[in-house]
Amino acid sequence: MTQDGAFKDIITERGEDGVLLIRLNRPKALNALRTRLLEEIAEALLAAGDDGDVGCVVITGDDRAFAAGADIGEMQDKTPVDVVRDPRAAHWATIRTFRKPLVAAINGFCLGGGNELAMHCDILIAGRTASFGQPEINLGIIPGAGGTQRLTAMVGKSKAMRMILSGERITAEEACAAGLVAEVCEPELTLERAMTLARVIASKAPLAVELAKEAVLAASDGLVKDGLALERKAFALLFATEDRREGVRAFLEKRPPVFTGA
Ligand code: DAK
Repeated sequence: MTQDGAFKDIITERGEDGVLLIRLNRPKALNALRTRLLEEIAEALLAAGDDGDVGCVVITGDDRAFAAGADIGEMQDKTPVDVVRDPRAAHWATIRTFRKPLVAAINGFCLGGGNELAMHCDILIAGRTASFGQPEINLGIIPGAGGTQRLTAMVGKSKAMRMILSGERITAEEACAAGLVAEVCEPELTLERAMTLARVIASKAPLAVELAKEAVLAASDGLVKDGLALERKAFALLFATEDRREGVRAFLEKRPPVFTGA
């Protein structure tokens, strides 16, 4: 395996087997997706897209968290205009349009933007103790990277509503039964299983793999296109509310929020 030392928020490792491994590397913040981290993922994927020796990419976190969402501290002073002009949108677009398969190896918390990152991946492998959720409602906002659309497409309306409206998390088993996760394994085997699967995929005919991914995504992404635009506008609008300021402040002050509807 060779390691690329150019990154700070991620660690990349490339083997001789056609698999690029991206490890999220902010363990103290439960791998919260600050802008720099997203930018580094996008950069690594752009390079992997051009690299004929990479046939599949695995994204993972650590034992405690895949990722606990966007970096809430970074969201503190954002205005709706900042959200509309947010450079993060371009990084998400790079991830969304990556043509080679992405496998997520998930242990621990997979929340908010972390769950949205997982849902941008093509196959989700989860450790038995992983948990999945969209807790944005606790901050007075909603998912902003396609979560309202992709989660609904993957688990159905009722479960998506339960998760998005209550902020409640689901277990790996429940996520697997609902179709969010492809496979559940013992936590210490999650990455190994994802890497094995990625190696199998990387050994197939590259163009067939790429076109298979495009065709499968056409079945689901086509359905969510209008909803994505609606979600983005609603997400930006919510950044103007006092409840969003209170939700973020309450998290940072480690207390429950008091919402007023303002
Ligand atoms: N951001 C920043 N720091 C975080 C974090 C986060 N999302 N989650 C955890 N941390 C930090 C904690 O503040 C704590 O830091 P210290 O106090 O040690 O300095 C450390 O990680 C460990 O967390 P806890 O002490 O809270 O650990 P616990 O085991 O007690 O609890 C938890 C784990 C995952 C249940 C809890 O940390 C938690 O509820 N975290 C927040 C989860 C959350 O609400 N996530 C959603 C964030 S909103 C956008 C697209 C998408 C998004 C935004 C924009 N655009 C396209 C514009 C996405 C938004 C979101 O994801």
